[in-house]
Amino acid sequence: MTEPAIKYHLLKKEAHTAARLGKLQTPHGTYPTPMFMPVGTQATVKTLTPEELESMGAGVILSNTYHLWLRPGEKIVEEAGGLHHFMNWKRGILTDSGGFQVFSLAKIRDITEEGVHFRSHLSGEKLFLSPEKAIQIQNALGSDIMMSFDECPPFFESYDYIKRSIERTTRWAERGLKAHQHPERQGLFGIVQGGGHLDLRQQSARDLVSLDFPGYSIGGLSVGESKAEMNHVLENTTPLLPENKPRYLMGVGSPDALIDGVIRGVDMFDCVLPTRIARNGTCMTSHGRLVVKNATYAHDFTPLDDNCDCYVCQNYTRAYLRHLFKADEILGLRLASYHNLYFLLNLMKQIRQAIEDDNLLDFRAEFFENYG
Ligand code: PRF
Ligand code: ZN
Repeated sequence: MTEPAIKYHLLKKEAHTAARLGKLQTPHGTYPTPMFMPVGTQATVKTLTPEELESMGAGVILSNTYHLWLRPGEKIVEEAGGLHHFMNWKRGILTDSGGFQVFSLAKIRDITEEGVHFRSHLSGEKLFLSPEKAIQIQNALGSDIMMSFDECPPFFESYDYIKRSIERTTRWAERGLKAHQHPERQGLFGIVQGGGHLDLRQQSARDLVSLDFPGYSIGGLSVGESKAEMNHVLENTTPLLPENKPRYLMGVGSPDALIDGVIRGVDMFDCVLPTRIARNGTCMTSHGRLVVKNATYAHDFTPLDDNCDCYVCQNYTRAYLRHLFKADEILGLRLASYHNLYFLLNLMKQIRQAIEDDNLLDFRAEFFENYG
């Protein structure tokens, strides 16, 4: 038996919640959990350099099989020596499988047992993605953590549809495991689905756990359901996942959802939210969201967030950022993206400290009081 590529070490359980403190060991470094992973869909975290991401303490970033398969093509990335070399990122990379992107971006699609037929959202050409193909592309990209090819059905889809869907997603996960060429170099996660049906979530978790993945993702959430519904699914899913494996909640990254996810036993998160809202001038602060373009900030020579010690808050004012956005200057996008990612990475650091101190619920109450 060779060593697995991904290892999770559980360090501590918080006294009053299901939150866990841990370490995620990858072929490109070991990082503390719970963690937030910045999104770099096109092999770039939009507007930021790898050096800037390192300076704010990012550990693992996320990229996408679907996008890199279409452009530039996984062969070019492989020729570069893998995604780490191609984009000059020395820390961890997790790649999503393309399942979710096919469902959200591609125009016409046809789901069969074999895989999904669809048209490229870029060229319109006919394409086919299967569990094996998704693994083959991720093997070529050389990410540290790969995702199984899954179907993400709508949260409120019928019981019968979702039951058939999760059973197929489990068969796809098993096919992916068989197709995986480098289990000693790359860890493959299974993805729990099941919409809003708790017993299907439980069936999906149980069946995937029996296949023994090095980690488990929770998909199909933050797709239009309420926060209460998401939390309800989470607290009924994480208890079925093995304690000694990481749990990753896919596509979730608002500050409140991060805290509520950690409280329910989630270790990893990713979301485009911080970088996406940054590019339209919305900044996350300890007092809530701040739309820096607003006229209110024209004469405001204070930092974005008086509680933030990031490079941006140490060196620039709200009035200057507002000016950059009004003048359509690229630096505005960069500074807002830097601050927002720093804010979430710092929030995760505070959450880890609160787990260490067994006062996560107090931290939550205090955070929500200020964040509003
Ligand atoms: N499946 C995959 N990627 C995802 C999701 C999913 O369900 C989600 C849902 N929030 C985001 N990204 N493969
Ligand atoms: Zn800041």
